[in-house]
Amino acid sequence: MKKALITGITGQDGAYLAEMLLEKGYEVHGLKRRSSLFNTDRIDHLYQDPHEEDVRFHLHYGDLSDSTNIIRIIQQVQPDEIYNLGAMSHVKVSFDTPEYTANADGIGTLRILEAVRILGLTEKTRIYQASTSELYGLVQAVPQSETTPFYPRSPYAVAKLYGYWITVNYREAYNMYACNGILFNHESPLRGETFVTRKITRGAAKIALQLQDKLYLGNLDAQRDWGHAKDYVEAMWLILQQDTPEDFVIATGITTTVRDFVRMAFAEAGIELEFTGEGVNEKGIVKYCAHPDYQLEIGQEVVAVDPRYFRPTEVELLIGDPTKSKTKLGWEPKYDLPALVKDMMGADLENFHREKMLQEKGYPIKNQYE
Ligand code: NDP
Ligand code: GDR
Repeated sequence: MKKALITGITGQDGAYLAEMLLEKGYEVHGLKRRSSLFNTDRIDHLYQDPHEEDVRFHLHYGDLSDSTNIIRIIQQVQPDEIYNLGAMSHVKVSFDTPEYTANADGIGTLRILEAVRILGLTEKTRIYQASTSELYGLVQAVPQSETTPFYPRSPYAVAKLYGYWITVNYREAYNMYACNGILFNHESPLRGETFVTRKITRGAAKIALQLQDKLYLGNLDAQRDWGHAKDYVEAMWLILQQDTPEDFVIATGITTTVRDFVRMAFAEAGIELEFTGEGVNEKGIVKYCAHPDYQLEIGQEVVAVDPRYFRPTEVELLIGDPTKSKTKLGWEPKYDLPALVKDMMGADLENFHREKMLQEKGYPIKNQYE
């Protein structure tokens, strides 16, 4: 039975990857940070009572900023595969916490590689590093492939650039099976609530159900190549199953503006939006509401721009070239963007129908930071 260790197991990708590896028969170990509240919502369905027999799912307390903890866990688990998904993954927040981001996302990657080397596991353990399309940053060429130059535009991307190159360096210096997956944005109903797609699907669902009046967003012109996280964790696994270790771009090859994502999300609830005005004065207004249960007025302003969400330096355009992953890995995404939006909106409408019922019974809805 193969053993995998996943850092970032409580995140979006960690949850889907753990589920997939368990289905493939792996024993799965995850690194989990201690927090004052439970932070295992996304993986609770995978939990197995450790007192039972044949348990294949194990969590270990740890942190990417703690080398001794990482060395001990890797020594104990002796993994065949490590998926280093743990990171401070929010681009905007990295401008507020640049030093911590460098430590967790940059040096954290070094700690994993170095632990494997110190423990003499370089021939046994294969390592996947969660690299990112944010490395491309300021557009040099499109579509972006494995050979496009990098120009990172945030403390997050600069930290991930270190993670990318230290992975390449350990592969070349110590002959390790260590690879970068350069993944473009991927989303799902499990996506963190402050990333733009989930913020939009939650906002659209709440507005349709009259739990919220307006959705405030930042740069509506940004273009992203969005895929579904379920498809992307399959690619991570494929990258570690090849004869030779290499780096791969994982993307759909199609790009869409934030504004069009907003349109598609509202359309899933039967609400047609029209955008008027420019820059900070741009607004999304209800043009038509086809759903009998959602009482929105024609002309009602439901989307507005708040410069608070602008970034000091922005990544305007991402569009990936997945040719190498399609030919060498045989990877093909199953979800296109409409299917992704449908999945996310379906889940958030269901979530907020439930919240509305609770609200009607007198339970207040929690405030959440976005
Ligand atoms: P999430 O933000 O959903 O999950 C991040 C995970 O990392 C969480 O489990 C979090 O724990 C954990 N983590 C954060 N800091 C530390 C730390 N110091 N030590 C240990 N664990 C830590 O991210 P995603 O699942 O979306 O992304 C997974 C990885 O892929 C990340 O590295 C991200 O940067 C990268 N990536 C993501 C893309 C995307 O579009 N989703 C695209 C390209 C790359 P906790 O739950 O306790 O906060
Ligand atoms: P990104 O994702 O920065 O691409 O990083 P995010 O969803 O945060 O932003 C995408 C684009 O939307 C614009 N935007 C807003 N973003 C947020 N979060 N909130 C808003 O209100 C808003 N309005 C407009 C942003 O400016 C940006 O252009 C994600 C993360 O998962 C990274 O970890 C990962 O490496 C990359 O994707 C690939």
